Amino acid sequence: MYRKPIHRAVAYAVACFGVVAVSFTASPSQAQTLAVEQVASGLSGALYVTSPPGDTQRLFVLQQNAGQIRIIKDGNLLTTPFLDVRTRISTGGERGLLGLAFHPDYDSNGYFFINYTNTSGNTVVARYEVTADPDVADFNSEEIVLTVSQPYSNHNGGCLQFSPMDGYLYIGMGDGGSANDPGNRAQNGQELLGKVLRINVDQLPYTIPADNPFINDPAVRDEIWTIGVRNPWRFSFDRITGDLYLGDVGQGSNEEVDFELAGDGGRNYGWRCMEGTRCTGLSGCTCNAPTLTLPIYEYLHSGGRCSITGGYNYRGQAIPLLDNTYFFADYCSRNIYSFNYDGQQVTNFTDRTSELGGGSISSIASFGEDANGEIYIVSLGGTINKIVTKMKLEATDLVAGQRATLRVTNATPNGNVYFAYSLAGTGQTPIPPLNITVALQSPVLAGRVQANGSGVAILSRSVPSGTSGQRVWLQAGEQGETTNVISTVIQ
Ligand SMILES: [Ca+2]
Ligand SMILES: [Ca+2]
Repeated sequence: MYRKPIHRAVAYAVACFGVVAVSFTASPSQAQTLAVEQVASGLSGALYVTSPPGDTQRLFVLQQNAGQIRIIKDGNLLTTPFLDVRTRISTGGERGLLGLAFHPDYDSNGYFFINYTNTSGNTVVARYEVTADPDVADFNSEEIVLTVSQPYSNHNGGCLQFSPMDGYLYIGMGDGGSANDPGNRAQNGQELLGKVLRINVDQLPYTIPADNPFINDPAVRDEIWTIGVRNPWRFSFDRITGDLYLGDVGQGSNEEVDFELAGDGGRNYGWRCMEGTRCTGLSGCTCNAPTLTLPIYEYLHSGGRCSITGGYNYRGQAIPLLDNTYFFADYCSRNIYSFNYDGQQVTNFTDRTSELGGGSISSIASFGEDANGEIYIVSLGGTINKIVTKMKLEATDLVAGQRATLRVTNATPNGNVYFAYSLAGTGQTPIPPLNITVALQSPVLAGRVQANGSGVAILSRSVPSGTSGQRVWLQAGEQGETTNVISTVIQ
C-alpha cells in the first residue's frame, strides 16, 4: 500500500478525496453503522465476560448456574473450564456465579476474584490463583475475602471491578432482596447490603483504603463507598478516566444509570426513598434531599422494559468515533442503547437495538470489555456477541518489502470502496463527497476498489522496505459508511 512515496501519496489523497482535514468547517454525518459478531455460543447461562489486563488473546466467560469460568482463546472455546466452583454455589434466579475481576497485577501474581452465592445463599467474594497452566485455575486456592449474609434470594448484586485509577476492588451489593427493601438496608450504614464497597485486596485479609469516604463516620461501615443502591447489578469504570457508570435496577417503574467521577465516593443514590427520580413514599431517607445523587439517565417500564443491564463506556481501538459512548441494555425488552455523557448532560441518546442484533439477543445479563477495550454483549441464552462495525476491514500482517492485502466485507455490492491509511494516528477527518468522517488523522488514500456483487473489496499493495517498526492506522470507507480502524506495526 506504500506504492508511492508518502508526500506523493498525500497529494494523491487530496486529489482523490478533494479534501484535507483542516479545510473543513462543515460537520457532515459521522454515521457509522454498528453490528454484532458472535464470538461464542452454547455457553448456557453466560453471565459476564472479561479479560486479564493486557491479555488480548483470551476472553473469560462466567456461567451463572454451571459455576464455571470458560476461556475463549483466539476465538476458540476451550473444553476445559478455567475454574469450576459448582460445588460451592447456590443457583437459580439471581443466584450463582455472578462476578469476576482479575487483579491489576494478575500477570505477576496470578490472583483473580469471584463473587458467588454460596450453598447457603449468602454472598461470597473469594480470591483464587491460576496454576502453572495459564488456562487452568487452582480450585483449592480459594481464600474467602468477604461473606455477606443475604436475607432473600434476589438482589445479590455480584459485580466486581478494579478501578483503573486506584487499583482497589469495588463490590456491588444489592439491598438483600424481596421488594421495597423491607429492612431499609440500603440506607443503613451498618449494613453492607444496598451499597458499593471498596477494599484493598493486595493482601488478605483485606484492608480499608485510607481515603475511603466514611472512614471517620462511625455510623457507616468503613468498607462502604456509596450508599443507597437497590441492585447495582452491573457497573464499570471508564478505563481511561476511571469514572464510574452504574446501572441500578429499579423496583417496578424507574431504571437508572448513576455516574460518579473517578474517586468521587461517599454518595447516596437514594434507594429506598427514591427509585430513579421517583419518590417512592418509603421511609429511610428524604426524597429529593440535596444529599442524594440523582441518576444521569433513567427510563420507565414502558415497551416491555423491566431491568437495566449496565454496560461500558467505549474506549476501544477499532471504532474511534464511538469513543466515550456508553452502552447499556434492558434485560426484558432486549433494547440496547447508547449515549454520551460529558459530566454535565447526556447527549446523542441512541437506540442501537436494530444495529446490534435486531432484538435477537435475549436475556442480556452483562456487557464486557476485552483487553483492547472492545465491548461484548453477554446473553444468558449462551451467546457472546462483539460490537463491531457493519462494514468490516481486515488486513494481513504488514511486512516491509512484502505485499499486504486489505479486505473489506459488507460493503455495498458493486460500490466503490476507498482504502486509507495514516501514520499520525486516529482523528476525525470529514470527507464530504462521501458523507463520512474518517477516523484517521491526516488520512492518505491507498486505493479505490469496486466491491464485488457480495460487497467484498480487496486491495493488495506492497509495503515499502525500510518501514519496519512504523505504526500505521488503516480504515476503509464508501459513500455514507466506514469500517473499523486497524492499528498495527509494520514488521
Ligand atoms: Ca465508618
Ligand atoms: Ca437511585
